[in-house]
Amino acid sequence: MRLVLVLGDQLSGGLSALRKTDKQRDVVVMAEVMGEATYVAHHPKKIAFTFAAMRKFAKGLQDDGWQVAYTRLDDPDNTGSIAGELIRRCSEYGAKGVVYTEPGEWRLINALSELPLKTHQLPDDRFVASHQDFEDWAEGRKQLRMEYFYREMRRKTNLLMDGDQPEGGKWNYDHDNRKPAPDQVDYDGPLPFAPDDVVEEVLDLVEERFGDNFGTLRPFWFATDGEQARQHLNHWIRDGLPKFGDFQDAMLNDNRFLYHSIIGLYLNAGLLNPLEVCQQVEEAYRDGLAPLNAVEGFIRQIIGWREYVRGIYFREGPDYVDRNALGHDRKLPAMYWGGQTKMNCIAKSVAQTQEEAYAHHIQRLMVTGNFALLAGIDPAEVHEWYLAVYADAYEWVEAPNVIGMSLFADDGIIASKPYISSGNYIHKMSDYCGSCAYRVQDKTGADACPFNLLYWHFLDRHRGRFEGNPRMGNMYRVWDRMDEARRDTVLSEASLFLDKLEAGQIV
Ligand code: FAD
Ligand code: DLZ
Ligand code: SF4
Repeated sequence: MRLVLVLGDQLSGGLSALRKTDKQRDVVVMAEVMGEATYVAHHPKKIAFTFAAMRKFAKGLQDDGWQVAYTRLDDPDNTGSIAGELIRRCSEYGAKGVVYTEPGEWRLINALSELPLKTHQLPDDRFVASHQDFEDWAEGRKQLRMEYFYREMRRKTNLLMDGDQPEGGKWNYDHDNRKPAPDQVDYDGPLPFAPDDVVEEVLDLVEERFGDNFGTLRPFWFATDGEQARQHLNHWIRDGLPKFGDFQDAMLNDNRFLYHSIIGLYLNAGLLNPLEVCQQVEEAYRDGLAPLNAVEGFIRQIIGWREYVRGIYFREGPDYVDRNALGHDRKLPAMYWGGQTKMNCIAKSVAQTQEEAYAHHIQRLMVTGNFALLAGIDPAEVHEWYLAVYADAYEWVEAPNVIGMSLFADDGIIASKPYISSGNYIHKMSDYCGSCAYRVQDKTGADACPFNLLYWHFLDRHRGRFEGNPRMGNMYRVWDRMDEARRDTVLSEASLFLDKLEAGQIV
């Protein structure tokens, strides 16, 4: 007999390790361990979600006839790591070896490959593109642009295809998306699930062990099994999907979810299958229930961005998370951990992160990410923060988004230019600025929006790196046309702001 390892983000009935083993003979190993619960200080909601979903998945396997050796966190024999649990279970069952599906993080891939046991790693085929597919596509290309990869994935999956042409004649309908924040949101957000006995027991455990981590545990409302996750998905497809595209980039003080799907955590843990989700969303379009701009935009996020960032993570290797192409080294300010700030956009994005373990893409990219990049925060610290605070964060998907897309620390593998903006963009897409202590209209002066100052400071200090970038020439021309005294004021006020930030003052 062999052991079959199932990790906390591998909760899929069709997992390759389960398909390739035998429930009459082999034993599934699942383990809640401190090693996984503490490699970063995860948000308590994320830990509770993982443990509750693991317990329910294990029960489902047992009901299906599997023998499951499940270790709870408070089990006195718990060795504290996945490797330790495999070694312990191997001698307990006299197993010949361990079969597992490739983990989503180099740290764990390396730990398993060093086990003093006979191991067999299988590919994780819950994705549309295999590692080989990505390599084949990337081979010989100077630039790995997501848009071209996405077209390949459309062809491969046949999603939104009309023969060999894209549905409606265009591959990408983003032109119709990205409207500013609406006055009213007619979707009531993700379907909440009241905790059952399994979840309550986990919540008590997490409260006791991880209550001091950043993040609010209760109210806990996440789905914790495949059936609930599908109910949530159906609810969103019916009521949220139709306007998903229109308001994808909008942000509001009083609405944390807008029309977003909030399925990242369910997809990444394995409770939902990405291809099936996209097929269901396409069906809604074919049935006339949602417009093409929403459906194409959503499918692009899943078979485009999600698959693409995974390809980059595995292609670039374990040192990707250490990259720091712009040499940024400032410490992550306390405001990212809930410390006081006068910047309303940051305060709101962090507060909802703290309460929900969720912020949507534009909050992550254009508020907390944009600020970290402009202020020159150390990418390793930013990476650790994002990995800890979001319920959907696993390194294969988080690191390319943070190190690559958001911070340009990979020197432009993912982004052809840095995603930076002054306060104007946030003002256009949200209602944050109206209730901020700073004035978005002010470019200099005591009340000037810090994004306005830091934007130019960033461009000025990285001139050597970006001046020649054809997509950024315009920004430098605008800067150069400003009169010199004004440029000096901007730079000195920006430096003053950064000094205050460094000194831990409230900014
Ligand atoms: P929606 O906005 O409804 O989008 C639907 C789905 O598309 C998402 O659930 C996700 O699976 C996929 N998707 C969308 N954009 C991306 C993207 N850029 N990369 C990969 N998948 C994408 N996503 C994670 O799953 N885990 C992370 O740890 C993570 N960290 C991020 C950090 C930064 C700095 C940025 C800019 C983005 C990050 N993303 C991450 C991508 C994206 O922000 C989240 O997937 C999304 O906000 C999750 O919310 P949602 O489920 O409501 O997604
Ligand atoms: C995120 C997480 C947490 C908090 N705890 C566990 C755990 O106790 N046991 C487990 O098998 N998995 C856990 N996970 C998910 C893993 O961290 C994840 O499998 C790896 O990071 C690889 O993606
Ligand atoms: Fe953010 Fe500047 Fe707007 Fe304040 S004024 S909310 S700091 S963009």
